[in-house]
Amino acid sequence: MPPPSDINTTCINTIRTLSMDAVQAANSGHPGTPMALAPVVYCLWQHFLRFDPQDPIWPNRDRFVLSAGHASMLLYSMLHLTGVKAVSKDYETLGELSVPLEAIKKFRQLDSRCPGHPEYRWTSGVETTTGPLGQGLANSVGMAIAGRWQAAHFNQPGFDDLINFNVFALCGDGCMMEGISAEAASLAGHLKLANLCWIYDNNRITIEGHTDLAFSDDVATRFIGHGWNVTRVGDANDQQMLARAFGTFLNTRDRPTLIIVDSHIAYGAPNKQDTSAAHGEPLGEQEIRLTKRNYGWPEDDKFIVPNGVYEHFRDGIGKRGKDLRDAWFARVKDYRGKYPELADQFYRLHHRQLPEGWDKDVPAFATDPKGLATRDASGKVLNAIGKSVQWLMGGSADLAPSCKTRLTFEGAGDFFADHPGGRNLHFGIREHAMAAVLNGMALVKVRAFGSSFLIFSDYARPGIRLSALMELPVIYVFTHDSIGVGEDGPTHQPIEQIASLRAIPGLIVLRPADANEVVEAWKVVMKLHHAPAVLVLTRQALPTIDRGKYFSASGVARGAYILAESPAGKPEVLLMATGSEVALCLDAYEQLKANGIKARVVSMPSWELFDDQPQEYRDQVLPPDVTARVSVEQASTFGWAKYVGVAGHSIGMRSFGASAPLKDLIKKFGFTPEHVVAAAREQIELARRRRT
Ligand SMILES: Cc1ncc(C[n+]2csc(CCOP(=O)(O)OP(=O)(O)O)c2C)c(N)n1
Ligand SMILES: [Mg+2]
Repeated sequence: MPPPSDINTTCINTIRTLSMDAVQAANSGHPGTPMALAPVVYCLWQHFLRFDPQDPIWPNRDRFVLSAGHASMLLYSMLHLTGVKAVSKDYETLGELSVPLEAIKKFRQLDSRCPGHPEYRWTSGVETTTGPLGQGLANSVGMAIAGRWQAAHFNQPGFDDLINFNVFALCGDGCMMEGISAEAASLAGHLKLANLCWIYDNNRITIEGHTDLAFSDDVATRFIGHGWNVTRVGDANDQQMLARAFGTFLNTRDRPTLIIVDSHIAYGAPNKQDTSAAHGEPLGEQEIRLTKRNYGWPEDDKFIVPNGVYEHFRDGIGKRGKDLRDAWFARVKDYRGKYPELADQFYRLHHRQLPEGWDKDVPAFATDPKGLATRDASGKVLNAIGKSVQWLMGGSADLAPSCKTRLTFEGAGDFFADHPGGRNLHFGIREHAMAAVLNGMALVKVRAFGSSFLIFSDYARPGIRLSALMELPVIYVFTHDSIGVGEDGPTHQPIEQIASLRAIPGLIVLRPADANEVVEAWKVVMKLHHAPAVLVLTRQALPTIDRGKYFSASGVARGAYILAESPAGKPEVLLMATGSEVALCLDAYEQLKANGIKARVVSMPSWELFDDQPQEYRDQVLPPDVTARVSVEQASTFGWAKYVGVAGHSIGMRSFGASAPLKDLIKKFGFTPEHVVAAAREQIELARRRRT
């Protein structure tokens, strides 16, 4: 028999064996890395992390991000053993455990709080959804940025450490290989985010085998190049070295820290240690027995938490976290007395509420046949809102001057390493990281926006998808939204991007038709609590529609609305469009009207909002018995069949664009009033034939 182990080792082996048992019970999952990293996470949580399991949403808590999301059992074991409490969707701490042992026993099963990969808003204590490798790392950069900003904004004389949380992210070889980690590390180094610590599990194993197959970076040199402090722990089991490394991080005030930890995947498994076989499949009953024997564990028992383990965590992280948290709330009480306005802001920020009168400066735009680009209108609205909503912050992947997303009012400022109170961020040309950084910022509850050209939404897409999956109210502003880009040509002309964004569940896509629809779109977006939104905006000017003649833009809130009604009685044909093509439909409508044809124009800025309306409203806007229908959108026609029906006609893009002045492209691709009129007439004729 091995000698009886000390309580630290017992706790570590509990994390390991819970992970092994859960993966075995599920007959799927990733046991090796939780086994290897149990001592790393134990050291961090038990001795350093300022986290109160009783109140896992305490605003100034340290954040822990498991970027290697496949090692989810590592996190679930910690949430269970430290007794993290569940929190409701209304931010109330509930009495029950976030992860009871029963949930671990049902790892990866339907409705278990322990899904395959950690999911934010599903399991309390999970700070972000991870699984797509590298995303968590970039999230952690966003959290650290938001932390620095909150400190600069809220900390005041006498309260200079009110906000001072740190962000830890744990990653593996996979995260390091993904390009997003380089983008995120580069940005973090540039911004000198000293509140950020990444722990790199250098086990040199991925799914296909040894990293020699595909990865020979000198990671330390790479990060030194990014401006990070780099330190090493040669043995993941060495608690003293780990503690020293975390101490180094805490003492490093001028840059982020990377801790490279050498570990052995499936540590202690006699036949599977250091093999890729331990990455993504259960160890097997026999190997589990042998491993437990190695640990000095009862070989045949499962899901064991030995005496003293819960108590040990309670006396360590539990006590430290609670003391810190209680002291913090006591200080917030004083803060509220001294700085009531800031305290009110802080409260609203954390509850995703808007300040009173947040939209009071939002402009209204007068009718103007020449009009302005929707990106320009958006820039004005964003600035009007940004003045009131002090925690609205963001920037662009180097395209703010084009996307009109710069906050220009007095005091907006830039977010720099030595001035982290500014609200204009410069993401650099790093769209992938930008989206994930925005998610991290939103997780720390600032209202975050980012911008680029619509075509490059493709580069940001993995993060956008996770905004939607996490139900985060991130705002994406994508301009240069069609072949309207003109001379830049097909590389810069989005075609399938709008359709692909509409395909993401829970993402609200809005393509406003004129300046006043932009106003309404921003109002919709600002009121979203738990959904991300994409604003799709033009580079070229669009007429500001005469709202005396046509209907009000307030219909934007319902996703689609009747903009121009047929002159008398039921319409013969429905013309539907979004964005720049709405004015085109109005032109066609007037021509049809002059010829005695009854058309209706429906502006459809957001399919998602429209689809959520009651059937009655949808039928009112698009009467089911009017089957003569034409849609017009300078984008892939993919998806429009849902509204035009099988018999309807969609004018859109079925090829890539071309490099030419817009006026020539419009002719080449058929976005002319004459073409819309012809399609409408044909639709009416076809519908007539169907009836007879
Ligand atoms: C973006 C992305 N690509 C691929 C995968 C599939 N995948 C999950 S884990 C993994 C290997 C990761 O290796 P490493 O990070 O070294 O983790 P370890 O095996 O050491 O735990 C891969 C390819 C993924 N989750 N995300
Ligand atoms: Mg690895």
